Amino acid sequence: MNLARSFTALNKLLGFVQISRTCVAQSHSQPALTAETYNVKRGNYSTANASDLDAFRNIVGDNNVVTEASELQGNNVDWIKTVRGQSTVLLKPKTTTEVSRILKHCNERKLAVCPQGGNTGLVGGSVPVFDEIILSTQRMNEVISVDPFSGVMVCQAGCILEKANQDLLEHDLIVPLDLGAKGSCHLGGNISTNAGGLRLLRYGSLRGSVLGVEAVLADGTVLDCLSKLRKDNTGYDIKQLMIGSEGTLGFVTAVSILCPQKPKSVNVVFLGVDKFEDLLLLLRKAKQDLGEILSAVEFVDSDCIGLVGKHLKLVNPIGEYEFYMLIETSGSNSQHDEEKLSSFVEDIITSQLAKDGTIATDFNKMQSIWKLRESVAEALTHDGYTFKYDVSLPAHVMYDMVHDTRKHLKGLYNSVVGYGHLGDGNLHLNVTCPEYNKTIASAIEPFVYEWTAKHNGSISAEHGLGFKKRNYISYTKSKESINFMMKIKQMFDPNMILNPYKTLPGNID
Ligand code: FAD
Ligand code: 2HG
Ligand code: ZN
Repeated sequence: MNLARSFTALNKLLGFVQISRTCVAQSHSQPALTAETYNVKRGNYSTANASDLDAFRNIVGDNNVVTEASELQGNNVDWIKTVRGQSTVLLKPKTTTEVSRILKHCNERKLAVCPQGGNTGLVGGSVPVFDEIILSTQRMNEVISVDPFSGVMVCQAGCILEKANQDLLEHDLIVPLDLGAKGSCHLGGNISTNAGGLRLLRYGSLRGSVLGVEAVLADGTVLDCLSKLRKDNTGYDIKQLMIGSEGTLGFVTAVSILCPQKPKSVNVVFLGVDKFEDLLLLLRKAKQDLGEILSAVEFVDSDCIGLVGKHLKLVNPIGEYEFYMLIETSGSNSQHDEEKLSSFVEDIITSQLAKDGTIATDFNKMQSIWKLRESVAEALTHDGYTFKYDVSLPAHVMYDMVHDTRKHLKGLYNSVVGYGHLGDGNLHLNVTCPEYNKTIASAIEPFVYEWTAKHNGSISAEHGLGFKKRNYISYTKSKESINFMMKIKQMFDPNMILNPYKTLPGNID
């Protein structure tokens, strides 16, 4: 039993564990064009011409209209290098008024637009399919206000999550969202995907903490729902439609978020566990014993630990087990938190629910444990072409999906791994193969979607549908709700210029 304890320097803890990771450039070559791989038909849109470019230059200035192919390469390819678009125009507005003028022009000319934040999305939603104009929030990165009393931060949509969190620490506040892509993703992108992340267990969904959204509709109308109020029951809550709509209903330009206090005391426990059923018992016990200080419960399987070791040289601080569990507590009184945690750890080791473990209370050690968990997505990119599935499932069947996928694929893969947000019932099933091919693709899909639907799950827990999953929406949503979504789309964006080929099924043209 290697229960390394280091209850030191608690006063130095910075609240949230900050793992800066610039999103990696993957080593394998450019993916094939999305339109060809998936045989997509281009919608009936215009093509940007010289006078459109003049109009855009007039709105955002010459330097912020990018047409050079080499400069556009990164914006045309997704983070996991699985889809590639053909855009020839990238626009970088600075203000809401500029966004409004751009969209008005595009709508009148019927030019399709692909909103883009940090381009860390994992479902192909953030890159164009054909020649959609890429509208980026890159320059919209001003924090507008922070009220330390109410905890409300108002900022432009292009603020990078990690940077916003750093700015908030000055006020003893944190962003109520944390995820592995924090060094690159934008708050506007987080809201547009309704990102879940590592601390949803504690701070809830963005649907609760986002108090207001300012968005520009397809015709250039500025929809000002930038409330800073905690309570506001006047009519329909339109901002909720912007949250999670993946750039298909409007372009988010600013957000207002209720931010919690920076916790004074943070601890992390990393445990080795033999069986998935024991992870579930541990989750229940953690909720019972750690109660209000519990802030994250994550798990990875042994293959994930193998991959982060092999591809990123990260070192597992404990022995080898089938599963690993990361439990984080965040509270306001270190002595109280440590006592609770010690007693919890003593119980689970004595009862053999956990076979081994390490507790981290100093910042560097916590950081290295979090890195093991947060780097799985990156390690997978080095393991081959990655098929990603992000499902919500009843906890008791969650890992059966990984076993069944392995059996079903009969060795067609490099790796099939399972990991994710155990505390939220959210599994990340990933399959890597030497390269994309249609035989492997059709062996995996719709198998995984049928499996999810059969077990009453959701085919997208937190990443959204984007391009890759839009045609599988019916596994999770009824025909009536999909029809209603189509009507909402029609109302917000009658010319269908905003992020075509995404979220809703079929070619919307
Ligand atoms: P982008 O990728 O640029 O865009 C995502 C979608 O939002 C696209 O459809 C795009 O068109 C739209 N969009 C972007 N900006 C706007 C805007 N201003 N207005 C309208 N639409 C817009 N997700 C989770 O939920 N939980 C995680 O734990 C998690 N971890 C991740 C870890 C890594 C290493 C990576 C690479 C990704 C992870 N993700 C996770 C995926 C995730 O969706 C994002 O990282 C993040 O929310 C996307 O933000 P972004 O700024 O990169 O948006
Ligand atoms: C995470 O939780 C992200 O690390 C990425 O949501 C999940 O790579 C994935 O499948
Ligand atoms: Zn996740």
